[in-house]
Amino acid sequence: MALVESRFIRGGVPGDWSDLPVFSDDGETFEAAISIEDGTSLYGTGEIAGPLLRNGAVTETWTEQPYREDPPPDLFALEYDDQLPNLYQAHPWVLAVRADGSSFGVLADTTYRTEIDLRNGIGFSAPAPFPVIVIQGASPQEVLIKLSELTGTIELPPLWALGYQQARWSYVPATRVAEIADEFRARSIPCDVLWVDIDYMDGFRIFTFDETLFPDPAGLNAYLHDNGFKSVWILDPGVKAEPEYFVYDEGLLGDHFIREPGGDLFVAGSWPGDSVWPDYTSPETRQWWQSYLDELLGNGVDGIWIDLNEPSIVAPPTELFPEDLVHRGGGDLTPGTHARYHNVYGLLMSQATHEGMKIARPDRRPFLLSRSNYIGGQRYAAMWTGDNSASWNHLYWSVTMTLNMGLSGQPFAGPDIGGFWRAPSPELYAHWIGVGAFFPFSRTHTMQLSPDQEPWSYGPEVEALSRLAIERRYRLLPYIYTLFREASVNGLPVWRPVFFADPADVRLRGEDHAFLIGNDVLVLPDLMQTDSHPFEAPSGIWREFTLVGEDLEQMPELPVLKIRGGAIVPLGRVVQSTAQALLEPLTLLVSLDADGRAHGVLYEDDGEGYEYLARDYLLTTYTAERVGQTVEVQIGGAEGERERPDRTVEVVVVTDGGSFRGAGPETGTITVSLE
Ligand code: NBV
Repeated sequence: MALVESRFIRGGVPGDWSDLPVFSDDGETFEAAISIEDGTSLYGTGEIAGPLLRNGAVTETWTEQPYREDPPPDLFALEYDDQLPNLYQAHPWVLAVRADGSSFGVLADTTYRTEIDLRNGIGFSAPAPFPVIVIQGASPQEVLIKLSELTGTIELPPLWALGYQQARWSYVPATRVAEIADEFRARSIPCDVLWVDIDYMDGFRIFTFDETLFPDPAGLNAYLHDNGFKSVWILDPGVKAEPEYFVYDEGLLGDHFIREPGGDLFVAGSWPGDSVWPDYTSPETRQWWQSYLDELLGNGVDGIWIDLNEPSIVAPPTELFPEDLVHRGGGDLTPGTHARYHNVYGLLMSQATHEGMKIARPDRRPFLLSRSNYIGGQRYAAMWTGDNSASWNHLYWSVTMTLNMGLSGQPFAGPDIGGFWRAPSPELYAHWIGVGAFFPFSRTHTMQLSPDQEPWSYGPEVEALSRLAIERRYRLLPYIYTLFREASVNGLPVWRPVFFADPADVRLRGEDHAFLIGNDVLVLPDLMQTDSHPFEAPSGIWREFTLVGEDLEQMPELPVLKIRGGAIVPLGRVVQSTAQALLEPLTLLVSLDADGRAHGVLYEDDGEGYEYLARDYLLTTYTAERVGQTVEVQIGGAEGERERPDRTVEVVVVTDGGSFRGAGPETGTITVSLE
């Protein structure tokens, strides 16, 4: 294969290219090898359980519902662990950080099944020739920004999608969904979103509602909206192969389903029984799929959740999509086999659904969650780490996987808090919600038939702790939203590994219990049942702070939080959902650097529509400076044309000797006495 097909993108590092790939093949397997210098740390590779640091790992891009060969004789065969080489998403991408903190990233530009071998440098091998894209940068951050120039960024999500969310398979019937909503409000546990899993459908036929269990979906959604909730409803790609079912009939008429090489429809078992699958490689099929979204969303459905789109067969789960199935393509996609299109089935379904949501509701930012996706798919959907388990290992992996998704271009990620398979102990749930309230995507979810897994299901102590954990998220939401806005502009992750604080500090490379939210908040969670983890802390000033009350936040299940010296972090108030005004008041948490200065940024807009694209937003930089025994805080600059609310700002200056408070109108100088 010719090297010229590959691309090399030079960042801020001078000097020679030292990381050129060497290509080889035996006519069947095509390989690209990139050697690495000693002391180079490897990350990325998408959605894989295991430690953050990927050196030594051999993984594979092949989107798949996990299935263990040696299962106990039950559903738990679908549990995953760190021994599996592949999961639901595919990211043929490795981020390398050299000993000196400079960085490069390597993308194998192929959708085929690709082995990523990190035992001796970086090796990719695939069954078809592929170009490689190498991105050089002065830092890992620069490499990720350049990756997003190639593969895109997330779109700014609606603010509500950043609130806490509650799911289970399934809240059923509809009255149960309303009951859960009532419980959250009665117990004053903040929550923005309730999720509706597959049992709302009539016999699992997509785009239908069960007349007995969900007789009035619009009424249910109206009730949720009246109580400050949004709802997200699930869709599967499998269409019941049943004459007179409108989706099947219309899909046949338009020839929208995947076919076998001989021309027969490919039929296999999904939830509704024998099913067929839309061929999203075809633009006509994507359009046809979109034609059903209008009516679904017309019921007041706020967000969509797409599942099983690896694509996976449900019955039996061991059956796989044959790799010689035919995809018709169209537009800029040529016809091809399933071997070629398998890894992007989830991405194309995400694209079709995301774009369809925009067509149906041009004034609202879509929120879409997809189980399967491919690198670049962050443009269309957020992700969750699939069917994890209620175990301490999975609690740890939920952190490392979210971090590595961020290092693979997908910042909007999170696990099923508490675990999907099995039931967490009260202690495990408490630790998981403690850290889980900070995930970019923060949702509790669990399997069918498992015991209740709501924040109040583990007794009054865990309920109180869960409330505090979730309240902490809501206080931090203005900062988190500002980071999502940044991710939508430059592709930087929301959760960042600790080594981002100083990529040249090799001590930090393996730290994967602690993590950063943005650059300014360091989170130190307790992810272990018995041992304690020796954190590697970044150098510089990091001061502990609390969000809802110093005396309340001392429990080990709630991570210790630290703010970087030099940072101003914008905070909101505790609300029950983002339907309430978050920034009344706005609080600025200030931590001065060694020179007595700090600055920080707040992004705010309408939270829902697209007016921000017409400059209806405010991006305010605040500065703080020590003047004698006081700290003076003021607006240092602003961008955007949204009218600034006439508001009072509270300032909390965190120092080594305690916190000091002040308040004043936002447009003046707010002076906080340190005496
Ligand atoms: O729709 C049911 C589940 C869902 O709750 C879960 O989050 C998905 O990952 N879905 C898988 C299908 C069940 C597979 C066993």
